[in-house]
Amino acid sequence: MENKEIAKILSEISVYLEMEGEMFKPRVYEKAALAIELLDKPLKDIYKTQGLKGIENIEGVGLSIAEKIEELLKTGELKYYKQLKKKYPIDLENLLRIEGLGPKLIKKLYEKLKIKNIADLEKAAQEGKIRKIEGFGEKTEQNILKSIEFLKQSGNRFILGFVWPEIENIISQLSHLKEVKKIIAAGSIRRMKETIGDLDILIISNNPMPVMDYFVSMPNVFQIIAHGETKSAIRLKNGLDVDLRVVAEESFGAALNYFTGSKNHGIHLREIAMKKNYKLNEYGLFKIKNNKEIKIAGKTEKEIYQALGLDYIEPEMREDWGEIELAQNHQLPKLIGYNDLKGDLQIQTNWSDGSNSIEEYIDAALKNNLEYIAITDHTKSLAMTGGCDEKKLLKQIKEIDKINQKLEKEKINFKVLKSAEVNILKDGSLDIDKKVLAQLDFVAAAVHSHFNMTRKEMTERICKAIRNPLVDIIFHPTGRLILKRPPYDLDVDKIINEAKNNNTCLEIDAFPDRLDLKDEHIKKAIEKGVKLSIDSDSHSINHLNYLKFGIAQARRGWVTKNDIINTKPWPEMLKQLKVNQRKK
Ligand code: DGT
Ligand code: CA
Ligand code: CA
Ligand code: ZN
Repeated sequence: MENKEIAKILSEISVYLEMEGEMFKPRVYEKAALAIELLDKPLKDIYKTQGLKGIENIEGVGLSIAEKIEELLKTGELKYYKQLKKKYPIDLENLLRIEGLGPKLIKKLYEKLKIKNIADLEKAAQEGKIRKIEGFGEKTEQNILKSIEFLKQSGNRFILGFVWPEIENIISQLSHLKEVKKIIAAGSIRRMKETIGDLDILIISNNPMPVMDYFVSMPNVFQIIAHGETKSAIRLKNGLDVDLRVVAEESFGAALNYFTGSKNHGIHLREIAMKKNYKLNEYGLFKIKNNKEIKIAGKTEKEIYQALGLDYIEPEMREDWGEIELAQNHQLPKLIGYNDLKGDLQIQTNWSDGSNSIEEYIDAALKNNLEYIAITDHTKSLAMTGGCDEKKLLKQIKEIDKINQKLEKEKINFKVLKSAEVNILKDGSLDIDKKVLAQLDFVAAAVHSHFNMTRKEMTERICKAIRNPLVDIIFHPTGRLILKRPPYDLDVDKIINEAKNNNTCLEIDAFPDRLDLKDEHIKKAIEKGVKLSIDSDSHSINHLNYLKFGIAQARRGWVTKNDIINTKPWPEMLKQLKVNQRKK
């Protein structure tokens, strides 16, 4: 059994336990599930070499859960889980995707209305049955219907950052085969889109059949869709489809360009080719002379762009949003690089709902080549996260001062900045006293409640926070959760203008299901000259890996290094914030 499947079972158990009204156990299971999901070694290997002890030694996994994992690895089943599933025979995974439905409400819906899945839920909501149940009202019922509609529209797509490890694993397995000369993932994944519909892999191989045979028999294959010498396709157990194509070395660039897309970018390139009396397809770029086609480029993408009179265009920009015109005029921006961040400005620790200590974050950040992090635990009105009140925040400030002194003494070139993710209340004010906020290195603010305000009210609420002289950065400005919740009803142009006029930064939250701001808003923001930050929104040290998806989103929004405040060392980063003027 794979780590992913085990993590999923533990995470479902945690939900069942919450339904049962257990107090602490759900969190224990959730923590173990997260630890296992982020583990870089297969549990079955750990168990093989070190036995039960090896599993128990994984941080976040205690003996009782280790024994359950042992049962899963040995028998492929878990009695405890089966019993819970029998008691609640419901489609938890999908019901939990409905905004506002947690374990307790799902239990109630099952007990009162026998709701087992989304179809049952939709029917009951349409018939007005849900509003009659205690704890639900007419508004909740409407929101449930809205959320179901949103899910239907999102279709069968996958969040890039969440399927990334599995994709890397497939590419790495294939790349180790001796018959594979070259391998690359094209399509939306090469363009680093926030969600992908399927995965398109290209390889060069002189002997592809063994590769195809290996590909269709990988352990995570659910179904073989095609199995041929030049093309195979599979569906993975998680539902993701993967296409594998063999292409000739001399036309690799042309194939890569075609299958990277986007479709609109490709169509525009072909138009340019036609105007030059050329022909462009997945086999190459051809000159047409006396009705004969003479190949003039195709081995690399670079030579194709060049032959078309264009500068090379990075995959993240290939959406036909104007990049081709810029490439014609040699005016493409130099995009921020994947190693350009020096710090991370949003981190939740175990002072609120994160799972790691400040010290553990320092270690992890150093390993990720960062020079500084800002600690931004939640604040008091987000009670379920254990958010900080003024007193706790003051205590944390002292603690961080001590940590920084220690770092200095040990000559470790690393800085911990004092901050907080302060809640923006319904009226646009903050939930922490000004005097305490003034002691932080900078202040970040975000909306975490009252999502269903009118467009006008919500826009004004956030603009008020942007105007607040104490607020330096607005975190995840539009509040969307990809494939789960649309953004708040919001006038983003107005938010961008207000940010510009008040020298307030906006965030690109890198967490894979947020990516907020998103690409097109990022593009607008930098055109206006708004400064941005790219932050992981970590709740665990492993989430620092997510920074790359924030950088990808920034690149999709045409961002250069200079647009992002945390590409600078921390003293210069702070100089770009309002806090700098406050201190004068
Ligand atoms: P996805 O899979 O929905 O996330 O998005 P893509 O961009 O990966 O699209 P996909 O997998 O359907 O096709 C991969 C690439 O192949 C696409 O980006 C461009 C190219 N392509 C596919 N169909 C067409 C087409 O009908 N016309 C053109 N010009 N290109 C196409
Ligand atoms: Ca695709
Ligand atoms: Ca495809
Ligand atoms: Zn948060």
